[in-house]
Amino acid sequence: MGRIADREITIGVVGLGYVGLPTALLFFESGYRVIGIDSCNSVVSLLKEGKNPIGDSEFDDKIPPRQEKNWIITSSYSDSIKLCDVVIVTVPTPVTSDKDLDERNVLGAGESIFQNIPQKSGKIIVLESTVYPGFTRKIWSPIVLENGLILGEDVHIAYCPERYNPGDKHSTIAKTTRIVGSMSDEVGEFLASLYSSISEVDVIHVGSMEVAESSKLIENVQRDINIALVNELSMILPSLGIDIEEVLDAASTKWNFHRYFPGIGVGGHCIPVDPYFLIDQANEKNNAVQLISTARLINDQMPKHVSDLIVEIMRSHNLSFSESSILVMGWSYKPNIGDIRGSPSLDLARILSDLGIAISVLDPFVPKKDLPDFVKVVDDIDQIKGFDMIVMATAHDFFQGINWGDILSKMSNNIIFDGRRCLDLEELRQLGWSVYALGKP
Ligand code: SAJ
Repeated sequence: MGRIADREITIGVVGLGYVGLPTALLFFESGYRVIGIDSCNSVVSLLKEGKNPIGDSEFDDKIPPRQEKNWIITSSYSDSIKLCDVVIVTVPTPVTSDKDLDERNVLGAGESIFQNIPQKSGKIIVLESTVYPGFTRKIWSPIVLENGLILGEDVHIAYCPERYNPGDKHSTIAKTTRIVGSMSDEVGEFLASLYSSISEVDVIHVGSMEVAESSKLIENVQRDINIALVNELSMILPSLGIDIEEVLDAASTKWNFHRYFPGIGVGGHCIPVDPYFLIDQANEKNNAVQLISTARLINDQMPKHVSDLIVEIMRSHNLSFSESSILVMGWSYKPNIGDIRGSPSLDLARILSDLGIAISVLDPFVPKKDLPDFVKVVDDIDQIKGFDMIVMATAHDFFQGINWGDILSKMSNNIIFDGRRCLDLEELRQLGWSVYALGKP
């Protein structure tokens, strides 16, 4: 532990993306020698020039202007791994088209790392990417063996899930409690101390890698299930003549009620993806997976459900699809960021467009190049005119301050559908809008 206090540890970080780069910078700023390794030449060259290769502008002025003793950027594993005491791996673990975990990045990083580890070196290799229980051991142990290394002697492996939210200014890496899973208490406690040295909050050794891998997964599975519950309630309660938002307001007065929000769907690269890692593993062991799978089905069908509601509204206003136009407000998968991965706005827009309805999109966070060809782009609030309906798809704070009265004056019809329950529906109604909302009778 003295080496940690004296910052005598060299940290390698493999994968300098939304999680890896902030992690590397945190260790560097804390006084460690950091070697950043990335296989993408453009990432390496930008960082070598002191430029930020990721889209989060928060790091624009945090990149060291040039390489120095404690800040080395490279794409070469052979030149770097031997210099590191601990190597943290933060490569993407996407899901394949048939919802399996794509192992290639972790496999490739492991092969490049372990072939450059000398015997008796005692280096520690930590995986942070989101995986399924047993993955780290299953994928990396054979590679360690193939390289003539003894796991637990020549090299140690461990798992420390990333809980950091890229772009989140509040729960930053340093402010997010971490857990560590390892194959020995000694390594687990060492890593807990190491991560503690860059954290403002606890870092807990929770036992095996499998416990830590499972914890990360169920954290997101639980979120998906909770969102599915409110989405299902958003279909049930209106049929009983009850507005879900009034019920959630009431239920939230109970101390242990955790509020979630109904929406047009669940996007991103975590919540809609991680449950499939667990479902896959459970199915392999012939476990019946009901709740987790059903929650995924409910959330995945929300864009279709919302499009059915919109079609019903258009019919009630005698609007013909081929002569109608809808403005979708919000394209990114969650508020106040420009990340469109898995965004349900795309699914909803495509269903409506396939019915012959003209779809336009306004999202101040999403560049035009990230929008599909079948939609028209509205660059600014001032350009909103001639639409029959507005659909609120992402609850950007930006939309809270707009002048809905002014917008109404430029609409062809006065219909608005709040798909994220983020608008003041009574204010809109008083302005003259025909107001509809998910979960509202
Ligand atoms: N969503 C709802 N209703 C809700 C909450 C979210 O429909 O009540 C939708 C969002 O609109 C979005 C999707 O679900 O489309 C995912 O939203 P999210 O807030 O869960 O954001 P993510 O996908 O960025 O999840 C990440 C996760 N963080 C990590 O894995 C490190 C998750 O564990 C966090 O809880 C979440 O951020 C967060 O709280 O910001």
